Amino acid sequence: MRESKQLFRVLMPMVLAAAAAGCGGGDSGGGGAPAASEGAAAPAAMPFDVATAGNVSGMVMFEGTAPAPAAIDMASEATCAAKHTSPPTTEDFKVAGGHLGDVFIYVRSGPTDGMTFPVPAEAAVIDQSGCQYVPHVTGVQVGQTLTFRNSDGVLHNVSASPTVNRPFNIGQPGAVRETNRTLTSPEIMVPLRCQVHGWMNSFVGVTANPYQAVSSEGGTFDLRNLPPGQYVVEAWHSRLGTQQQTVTVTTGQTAQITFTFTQAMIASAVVPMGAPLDPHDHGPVAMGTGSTGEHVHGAAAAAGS
Ligand SMILES: [Cu+2]
Repeated sequence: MRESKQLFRVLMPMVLAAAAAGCGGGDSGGGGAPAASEGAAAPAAMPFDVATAGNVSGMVMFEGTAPAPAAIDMASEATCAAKHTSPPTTEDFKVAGGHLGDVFIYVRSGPTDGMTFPVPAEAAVIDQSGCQYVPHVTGVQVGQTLTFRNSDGVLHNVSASPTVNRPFNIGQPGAVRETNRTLTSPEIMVPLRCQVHGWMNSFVGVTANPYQAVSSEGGTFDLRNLPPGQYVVEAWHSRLGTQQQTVTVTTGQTAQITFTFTQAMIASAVVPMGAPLDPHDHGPVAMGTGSTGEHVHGAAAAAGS
């Protein structure tokens, strides 16, 4: 009796494994990559025929007058103050010549929904330099290494307050040059702040695929090598909220889109912060679940008071 039980314990997993293997192999049409299973490593290859890819290229504009940046008093941290050749200020509005930088652009939905993409081997790096986060807005893919660098040699901490991903709070003494974290779920956006220097804030967008960008100081962005088809692309700004556009990607072509934010949007902006990114929800990001909602205009505003 005891022997047969033990035999059952030994054999049963083998039977199950064989059954699973049979199922997996049966419906494969052959030629394609094996279907990704939960917990499996990310594939090494793109999940579509890259010869069919097209691109999206765009510009983010700002109409009106942006609020003047607020001065940051770094007298309490001489090392940081000394790094700035001009007086440091808040970084909410990166406006130059009517172009808006630091806007996070990403594919909100489209043919890439449900596809599993290779995770970039290189880390995304956020430097703590001059007691500011560089860059101010960062994108990472799920599973990609996010490196927090401390170029200042003074004590910082990185306090992340996502609602989908696991929150974390990393103390980073001056001697600790780099600390790595990985975010495991798509999320728009994850706010970061430093509790040692209350003015330091930053935002991280986490997406399931590589189709994301942060607009340059000139307002430009590129999303490259997308499968053809129709997409909803969203633009997120830390004070101006979000906008969406529908764009059709055609093989070998670069579709052009422009997002325009205005001064008037500041007063009524709903800024998704820590809201779950559901690729099948084409509605406004912050609605529906009640799990998140509006963000009150960034940590810099709070820190400034
Ligand atoms: Cu700090």
